[in-house]
Amino acid sequence: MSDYTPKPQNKFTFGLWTVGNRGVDPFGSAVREHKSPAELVRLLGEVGAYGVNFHDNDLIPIDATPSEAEAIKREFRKALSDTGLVVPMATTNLFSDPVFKDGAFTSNDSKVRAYALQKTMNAIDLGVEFGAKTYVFWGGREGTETDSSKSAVKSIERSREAMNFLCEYVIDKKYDLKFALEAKPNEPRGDIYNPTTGHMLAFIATLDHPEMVGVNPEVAHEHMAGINFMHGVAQAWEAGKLFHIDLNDQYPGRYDQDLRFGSRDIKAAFYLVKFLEDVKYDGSRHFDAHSYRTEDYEGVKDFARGCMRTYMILKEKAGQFNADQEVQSLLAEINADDGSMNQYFGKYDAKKASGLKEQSFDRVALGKRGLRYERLDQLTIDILLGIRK
Ligand code: DIG
Ligand code: MN
Ligand code: MN
Repeated sequence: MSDYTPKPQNKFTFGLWTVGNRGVDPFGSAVREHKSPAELVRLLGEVGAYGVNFHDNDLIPIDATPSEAEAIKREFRKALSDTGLVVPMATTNLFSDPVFKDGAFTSNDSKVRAYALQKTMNAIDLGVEFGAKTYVFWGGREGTETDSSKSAVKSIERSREAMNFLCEYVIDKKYDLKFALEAKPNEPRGDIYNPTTGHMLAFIATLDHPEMVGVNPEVAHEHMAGINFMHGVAQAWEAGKLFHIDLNDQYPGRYDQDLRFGSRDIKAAFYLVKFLEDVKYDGSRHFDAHSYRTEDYEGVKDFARGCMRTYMILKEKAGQFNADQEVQSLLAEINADDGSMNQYFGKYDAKKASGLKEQSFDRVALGKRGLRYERLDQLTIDILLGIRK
């Protein structure tokens, strides 16, 4: 029997807002009592997590007095020390308070935009104070219900100005901190700017300090946009921009469900885990998810354990796939190459172009070739269903 006990080297992390989610939804109030940040850290320590992340106001309520804030930080710091958990990532809540009802950095109100910058600088200080090295930006309210309200171009310009300002703040403070931008196509706004990881990659390229900024793709958010999550993650990785990742699951065409990792689309979760492990991704495996509303805190622990357990089972399945003789021989057959076309690939030159133009191809024969993908995919299913040893 394999050992699926989470270990620090797995780098499994959860946000305070995930295991601290009290089950409020648009049609019902809280079903679970409030737990303090320190209590949530101890819960995560009990289930075997490596780290905990927070929005500023997950830790320090927006209306806390300085002495209340110090007391909360003291308890939180003690819980971290008692459990050994670390804080790899922090972020700002720029979406809950009514002040942000029309966005933060893209609000039409310049005082709100200025307040959002101030709040974010303070939240960055707080994250750095607890050791965060990655800072996530999720622009949950940066969007519209009616596009009569603001210019999409001006909103991009305002987003860029805020990112450039905050990158300069981090440079000025000499913080060892990178930014990770998280996309989502909609909810809570009718439409959210920079809706997918691909849009974020394009946006990052326009910044003054693009080297400081990467992405934090989330499974549910890309699935909401109907996108193959692993493909987006691979593109971010290939661009050197996979700075963080939010793992969960999602039924297509639904609101953001933030389900337990691997609980809905196990095949997509398998390809994601296989990708992360194949490329030896060394960042946090962050579960931005929450338990069903039906659960008490024992159920919340089941949820957290399930996220980590499924990840480790799929990691084992990925190893099995990579070691499977028939799978590997099929892949070798599919990718067999006599090398005769290599002369035409790579950097262009006129000799290659003229040689390629003279090359004759048996298009019909090429089109007739069977690729054995059905067998390959069935082997994948057999491995996932555990009937292939
Ligand atoms: C939602 O998916 C967002 C917020 O929970 C948070 O700002 C970010 C951090 O992972 N994900
Ligand atoms: Mn989400
Ligand atoms: Mn997220």
